[in-house]
Amino acid sequence: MFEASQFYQPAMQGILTAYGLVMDECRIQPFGSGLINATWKVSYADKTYILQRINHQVFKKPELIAQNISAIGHYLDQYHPDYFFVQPVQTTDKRDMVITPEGEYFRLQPFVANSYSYDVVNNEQLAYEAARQFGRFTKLLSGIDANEIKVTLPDFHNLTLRYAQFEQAVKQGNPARIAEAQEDINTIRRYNHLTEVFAAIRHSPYFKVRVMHHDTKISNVLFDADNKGICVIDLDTVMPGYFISDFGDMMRTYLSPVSEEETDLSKVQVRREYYTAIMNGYLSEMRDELSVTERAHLVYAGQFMVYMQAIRFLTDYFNNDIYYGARYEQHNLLRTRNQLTLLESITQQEQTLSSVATH
Ligand code: GN1
Ligand code: MG
Repeated sequence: MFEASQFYQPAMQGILTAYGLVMDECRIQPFGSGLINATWKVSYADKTYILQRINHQVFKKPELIAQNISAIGHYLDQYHPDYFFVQPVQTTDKRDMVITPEGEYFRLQPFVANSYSYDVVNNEQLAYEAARQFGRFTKLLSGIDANEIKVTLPDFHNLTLRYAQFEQAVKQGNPARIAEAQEDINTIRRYNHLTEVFAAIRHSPYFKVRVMHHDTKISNVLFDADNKGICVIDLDTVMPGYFISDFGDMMRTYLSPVSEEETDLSKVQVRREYYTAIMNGYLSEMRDELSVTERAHLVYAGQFMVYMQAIRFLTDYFNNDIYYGARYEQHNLLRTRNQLTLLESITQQEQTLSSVATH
């Protein structure tokens, strides 16, 4: 049964055949809610897999992703064999990816049996566990020289560049959309000091470049039936970076009871107890890794990531939604406002959050 209409059958047939699967005997369903890659769940005989098409407009060199995953897999195998690492399935001729005649990249992974994932964080324990998993991932990989890991998306979390791209879009983007968003532009400019802090971080000897995940939303953690974390998934953006990316993206996606898609902005709030949970979960693994200076930037991490996401959504709105796409006219504008609301909320509570004691 074939339920995915995004591309035509012969391509799918060729891909599955490369992995030794028979398409007519597969059940194929669209899976997950990512904005960039397309994902399917494929069941064949008694096995279940996750099939992904890597968006190569975004990831210009998909083979770097495969190299990173392989390097990390080998490292963990050697030094932390207890870590549950999801190895990619190889094609029958031992390749990590399939490239179709149309130039699309596909990869296959086993679906982890008895694992569960969530799209929203609805209890603190889940936030704690997820944060612990992302902290553990970085900590276990701390023995790898971060420079050996390839940069799969250059400047991905470079706030300075994102801000410059935003200002450029304000000059050259869709004029009607720019006129409509004057207030949002002002708000973003008002928070520009966050960019300066980032510039200082890049020059600071007290901020370490580590192997970071860079996409720490809750759906990228697998849990067991008791809601204990098993491992993290979606390793496309694993590359050298700063801890503020991972810690900040957890604040961005776990603090509020509603996601970036919520259009009722009164629902966008900071749940303080979730901040405590993220912090305790993350520090349970990373406490000894982080410098005193890094520890002093926990709340900044959230501002950094939420601000950057607001900038990216608004830039895309001005550029006619070429990156994120849009399901309705103002989609990226409303996503921007959602993120700016969250940014204001974190900033109002900055003092209180900073004073949360760790244990
Ligand atoms: C994208 O594709 P997805 O949903 O995993 C984006 C993230 C954003 C996120 C916002 C490569 O992630 O940076 O935070 O959308 N990934 C890329 O939903 O741009
Ligand atoms: Mg992702």
